Amino acid sequence: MSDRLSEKSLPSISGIATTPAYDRSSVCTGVVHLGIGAFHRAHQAAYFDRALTDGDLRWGITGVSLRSGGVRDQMAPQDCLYTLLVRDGEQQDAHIVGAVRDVLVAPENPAAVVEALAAPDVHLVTLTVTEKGYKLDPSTGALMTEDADVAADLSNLDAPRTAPGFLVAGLAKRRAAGLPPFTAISCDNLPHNGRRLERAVLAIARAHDADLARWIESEGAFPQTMVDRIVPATTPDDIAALSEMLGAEDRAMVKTEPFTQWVIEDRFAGDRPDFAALGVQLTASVPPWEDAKLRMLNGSHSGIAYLGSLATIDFVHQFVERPEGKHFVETLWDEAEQTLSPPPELNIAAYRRDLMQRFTNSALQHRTRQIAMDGSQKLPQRLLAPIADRTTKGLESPALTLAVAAWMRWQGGVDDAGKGFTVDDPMANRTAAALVGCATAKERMEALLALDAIFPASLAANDAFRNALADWLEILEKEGATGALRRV
Ligand code: CS2
Repeated sequence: MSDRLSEKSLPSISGIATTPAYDRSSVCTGVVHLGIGAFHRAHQAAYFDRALTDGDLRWGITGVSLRSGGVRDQMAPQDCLYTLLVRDGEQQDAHIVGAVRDVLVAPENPAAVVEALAAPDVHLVTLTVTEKGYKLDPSTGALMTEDADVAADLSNLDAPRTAPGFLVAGLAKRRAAGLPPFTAISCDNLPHNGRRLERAVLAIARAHDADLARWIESEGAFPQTMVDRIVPATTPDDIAALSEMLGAEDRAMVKTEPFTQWVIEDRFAGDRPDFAALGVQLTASVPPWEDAKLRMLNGSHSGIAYLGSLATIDFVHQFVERPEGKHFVETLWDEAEQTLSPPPELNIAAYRRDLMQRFTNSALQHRTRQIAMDGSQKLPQRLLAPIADRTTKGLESPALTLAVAAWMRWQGGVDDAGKGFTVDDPMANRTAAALVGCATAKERMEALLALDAIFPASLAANDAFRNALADWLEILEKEGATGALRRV
């Protein structure tokens, strides 16, 4: 059994992996990150690590877990070091990231998180709290005031419970101390993520102090972003193989692909690193980038997730290796592409080619079931928005609609091999309740379509869409996902 990765083990592994080229003890904490999961460690933290490597030592990170102590328990014994393992086919490249300085666990000590957010050196707060962490209605984007944690934060912020609640408490403390606000950068795959975060923050701030809300609105900044990097969940086998390679065990490692992209709206409340020098694209308008990514990459991902998982295809690369799987993805892209107004720098044909290449990366072992999580929060921006756009133009959307039907079938909790599974989704109880007593595919489709937190009323009322959805659900139930894919 090897020792844990730590500052002490760095000299012995420096020939095998690249190690921090800066003096970690001189690094300041300029970033607080909420939701320190694998995606943050493989994406934003890698950019801040680059800033440190380039000599700007202001951008160390305090990571915050909003739910459990799991990541802290992985990272604290390793001096918060972890390996970024970039895999592409047979190639792999290991880099030890030193940017994270500390990990806090919000439920254990909410005051420490507020303290961190109010520190004078902190200028940026980044978030990857997943779609559901914003506590916004997925269909309308309104704050879910009936949610118990939101209700708690609306009445008292002594011990915040939600990500927006923490931001408000941190901003209030900064204002009281005469400090400027931080720039809050949402890095989740939500449409208009910055505006949505701002809306949630202002709603909570207004419930406490109208002046604070006005100050946040005028002095704060919530830029929109588009983030992209495929980061499959780490497995025990990945950890074992890396331990073997490094001669030190790293329980906080993340594995990812070579590709990485971060587009940020050029709107900041104060200091930030030289983002452009780090490879970040700064732009006045993020939505065209965001729509392209959400509808092409994420939309096809969700289709692959439900159809693949139903057909018991474990990994994304296996799905696109099948001719009918690849054809489905290409057809979905044809449909989604027609709804986009891509920025001039984005060549969609090249983007599609690269995307297919990324999906075929077998070294990633990206599980279809991982992507199937939280579908209720993902469907509106990935699949329903392009379908709605096409519907208003009188266009049909067979592949996009099949993906929605596959999500509906997934809510039944049984795959095409007859094996039961737990639907991992904050709305799983509601979808299960909606399906009780439904006897036919059409009834099941109608029951789920009536969930207005997911389906916009105008789309749900469209007969052509309803009929196509009912037909696909019936085919999925009778012929399975593989049968349905052959009909696209
Ligand atoms: C995926 C994303 O799990 C999912 O929902 O679609 O995590 C996807 O891998 C990333 O957005 C890629 O940038």
